[in-house]
Amino acid sequence: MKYSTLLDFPDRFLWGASTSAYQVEGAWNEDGKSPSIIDLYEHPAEYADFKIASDHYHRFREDIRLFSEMGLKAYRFSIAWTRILPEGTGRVNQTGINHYREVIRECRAYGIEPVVTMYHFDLPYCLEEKGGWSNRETIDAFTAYAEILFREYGSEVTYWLTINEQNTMILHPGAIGLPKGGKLPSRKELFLQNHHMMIAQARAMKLCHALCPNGKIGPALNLTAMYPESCRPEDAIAAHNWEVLRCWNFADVPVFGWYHPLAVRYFEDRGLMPEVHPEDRALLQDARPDFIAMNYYSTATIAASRGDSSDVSARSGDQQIMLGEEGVYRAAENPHVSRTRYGWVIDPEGFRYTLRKVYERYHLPILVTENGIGAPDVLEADGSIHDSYRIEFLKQHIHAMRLAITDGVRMIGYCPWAALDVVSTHQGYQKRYGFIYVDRDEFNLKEMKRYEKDSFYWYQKVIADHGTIL
Ligand code: BGP
Repeated sequence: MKYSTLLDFPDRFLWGASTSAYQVEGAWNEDGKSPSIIDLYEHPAEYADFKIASDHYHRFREDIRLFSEMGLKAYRFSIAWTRILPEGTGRVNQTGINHYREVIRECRAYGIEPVVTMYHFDLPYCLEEKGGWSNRETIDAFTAYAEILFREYGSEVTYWLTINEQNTMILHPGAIGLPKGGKLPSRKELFLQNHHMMIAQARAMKLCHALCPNGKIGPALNLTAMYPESCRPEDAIAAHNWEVLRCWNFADVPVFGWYHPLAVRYFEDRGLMPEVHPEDRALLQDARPDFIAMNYYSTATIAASRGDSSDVSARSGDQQIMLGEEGVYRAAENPHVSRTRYGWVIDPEGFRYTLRKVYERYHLPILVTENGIGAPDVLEADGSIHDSYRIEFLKQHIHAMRLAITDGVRMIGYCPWAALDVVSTHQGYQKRYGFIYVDRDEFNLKEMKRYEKDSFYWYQKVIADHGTIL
């Protein structure tokens, strides 16, 4: 739709950037922190692991000062559960509590809104040993953890994100990391884990509203619109199948209190319905988020299933993610979009389309908690980094967001991935996302000096102009 004028970004729009604890902090076994599953999972030998990462744990003051120079209005980071509760539950590690209090206060001192993810893939390993999310007791552990966070930081944090990309953890568990021996849970078990996470999330949302008078809380899912490969009705149905199973089924539960009807039939038909306790429905219906947080990287194009094993294929450029399911959908190519060098679809119009769909479905304001392009940035001899591809990517996506706002979508903010270079899930420091370059290689840590990339200065200007000039 074309408009005679575009609406402006809202006055208090949160121009931000994101990280997650395990990808940026390092200090994996310091100050009382216990190992998380990420610390102990198998990791490709040719890439940096997460033990030292970008050393943000020790350098957060320097990093936040740079964020403030960039003009950030918000910093989205995650709290490592293992720093707060080294045994997963029970004993509180005061050093961990103090650390995040300092991070939050440092942000506030610069007028940066802290946006806190409570759980970003890094379940305490000691809980994993007791069955992890398959064990119903993990719900209580998460609830206790959430209560500590709300009591400790509730007066200083407004925006809370419950669980990062629950849909990725459940649908593509291998993408997060492989347990020793490489054995992943069955799908039946994964949907039980999903159910437990949903209840844990509902309890956390309810607690947040009870304990933090100004608190706002929401799930942080990876959401994306789907295109049918053609106007064949079968392709449209397949695209809808996967959109529901991948996206809406995960956001419907926190917002509407129960699973999407199509997903319920899918679970029942395939014997995947989780065990539901009598009190579960009431627990799920008793809580509601204040906003939807979403990570958006790309769209998917979907065709009807061929009804045989050729429906399943690895995502292009990402062997850890298998797509397609016999009788449900098949991944197809989209000739109208470009791709990153890692094969990820670049689709700013798809961002606008996804924002519209999310808002239309939930009528809740949206906080974008990830969006960005991974690339092997090059540090020049003079300390500059010319990441014009990142500027182009972000420019197009910010423009698409402004169009979505003009379409009537209510937006809270935009926190692209990443505030500074972090360890990417599978490609270490060869695939970088940050506005700030961290000078280290996979195994040579050097001095980890920070350098502003061209995108840093560009984003600084975008924020100063409130997104009007890109
Ligand atoms: C999201 C995760 C982030 C981050 C990002 C980029 O799914 O929430 O933690 O890793 O993807 O992915 P990658 O590092 O694999 O390129």
